[in-house]
Amino acid sequence: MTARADEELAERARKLFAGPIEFLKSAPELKFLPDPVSPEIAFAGRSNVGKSSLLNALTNRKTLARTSNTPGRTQELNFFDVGQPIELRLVDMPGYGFAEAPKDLVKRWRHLVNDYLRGRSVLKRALVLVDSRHGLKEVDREMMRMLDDAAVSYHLVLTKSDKVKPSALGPLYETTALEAAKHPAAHPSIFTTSSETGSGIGELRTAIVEAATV
Ligand SMILES: Nc1nc2c(ncn2[C@@H]2O[C@H](COP(=O)(O)OP(=O)(O)OP(=O)(O)O)[C@@H](O)[C@H]2O)c(=O)[nH]1
Ligand SMILES: [Mg+2]
Repeated sequence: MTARADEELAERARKLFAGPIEFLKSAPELKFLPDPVSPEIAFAGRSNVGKSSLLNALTNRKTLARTSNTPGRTQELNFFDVGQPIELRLVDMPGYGFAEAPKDLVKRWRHLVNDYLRGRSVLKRALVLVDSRHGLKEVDREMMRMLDDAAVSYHLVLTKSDKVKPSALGPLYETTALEAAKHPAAHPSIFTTSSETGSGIGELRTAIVEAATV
């Protein structure tokens, strides 16, 4: 892409995310999914990694998605319509990998997410959020394999970058990129973000709009 086209895309993304965005619905089961009328971008990641906070930061809203210190706050697929008329849909998925999760819940989560990932033709890309303080964990690798198997392309996003020393971010990026390269559906672009400071948020907006457009 030319520098000019890049800038235009960034500007389009900025405007889109500054405009109308609305919570559409929660789907606790597959049968409650909305009609697939627009491209979708899904947010995945361990519980408490900052999925809902990232959604709020991307959309410049404080309380669009519910955030919390209690792991497992988000237990359904939550759909947010971006643009009016709608241009794309953001999907906040339930977090995985918290110790206290009852087995039944984990099973239900796995089915819901797996069915959604495999059956959704409008799903253009997923974002797999990884806490910058911890790096990739086994549960993240499981999620990555699930996406590889479903052939859904995804970006890794290193969240809460404000919580680690700037000098640690480079090595973290390198090890994460090396591992991503082994996964067929992992996109080579990895993002580093902070919902607290806004770092990396603009770049991620642009990537989302780009993924929704192709
Ligand atoms: N310092 C800092 N804190 C963050 C950031 N993003 C999220 N947090 C905090 O981390 C906690 C969890 O954030 P959520 O956005 O609710 O996490 P989640 O991934 O949606 O969690 P579940 O819905 O349980 O899966 C909250 O206390 C947030 O304030 C960040 O970029 N920087
Ligand atoms: Mg959440």
